[in-house]
Amino acid sequence: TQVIAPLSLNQVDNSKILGFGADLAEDHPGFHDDAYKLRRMDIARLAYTHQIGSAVPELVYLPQETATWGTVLRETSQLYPTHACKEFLASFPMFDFREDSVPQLEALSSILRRETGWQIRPVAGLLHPRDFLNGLAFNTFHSTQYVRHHSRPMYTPEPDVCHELLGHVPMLADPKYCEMVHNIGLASLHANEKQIWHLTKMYWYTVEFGLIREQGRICAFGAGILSSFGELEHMRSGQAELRAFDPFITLPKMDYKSGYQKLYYVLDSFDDAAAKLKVYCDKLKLNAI
Ligand code: H2B
Ligand code: FE
Repeated sequence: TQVIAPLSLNQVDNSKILGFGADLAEDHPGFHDDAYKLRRMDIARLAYTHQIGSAVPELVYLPQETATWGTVLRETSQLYPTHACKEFLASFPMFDFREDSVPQLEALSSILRRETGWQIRPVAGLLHPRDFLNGLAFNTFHSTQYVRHHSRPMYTPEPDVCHELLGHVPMLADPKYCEMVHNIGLASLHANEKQIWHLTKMYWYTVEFGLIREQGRICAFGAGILSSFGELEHMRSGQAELRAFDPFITLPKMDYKSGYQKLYYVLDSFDDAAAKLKVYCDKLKLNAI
């Protein structure tokens, strides 16, 4: 099949949603909660009707949703000083996160535009990988706006606003990190289906679950770690295998289901990773891989 790369963000389709938005899996904590499902549909509408170039519409969160956000923020932020990478720690205070209110995407997007030129575009759920990766090429991060189910504040089977805001947004205020992520996005514009799959795994083992070395210790920059109290503890427990990251190696299959990661990839620096990804992207463009 011929792949037609988008020439503008307008061509990145934010309506191809996988998972919950399409068919909510039986084991989702919100599966038997009709009110939750209706609320999710309401919030989804905000994303579907959002126009590129206009502000992300404000969402008034319910007290129960705010409480869930507050719990996640309180728990995870205890471990940031010791477990998060220095870039995350430098950016985190810019956003002024508070337990008593869920931040609005538009306010955060304005900060990112100022710091790195990135922006946030709302999306109703887990986006199709090609569209999600294409967005990165346009310095655009597609973010969900709904809150995970209140019955399990420390768990979500899919991205939710707590994961996006605590895990992804602070990192996107760092220019070197952004350059690395941008290169993954640029590569996706030229990628065939097999390469999209490889880029998806690359994204998974860096942006979602990546670690970086800092003066002899490992620190978290992956959003899946930064937004999970348990995973933050696990990554330093010595129970997981650590390997050096290289875009040309075959990466193992992603494991969504069986709890914490058994394997993490470690970067030496974002500079180094961005340079390696640039080489990968250039080769991919020339059809040399
Ligand atoms: N969609 C959304 N909304 N958030 C993500 O973090 C995300 C996604 N990650 N779609 C993508 C897929 C990732 O798992 C890779 C690129 O497929
Ligand atoms: Fe994520």
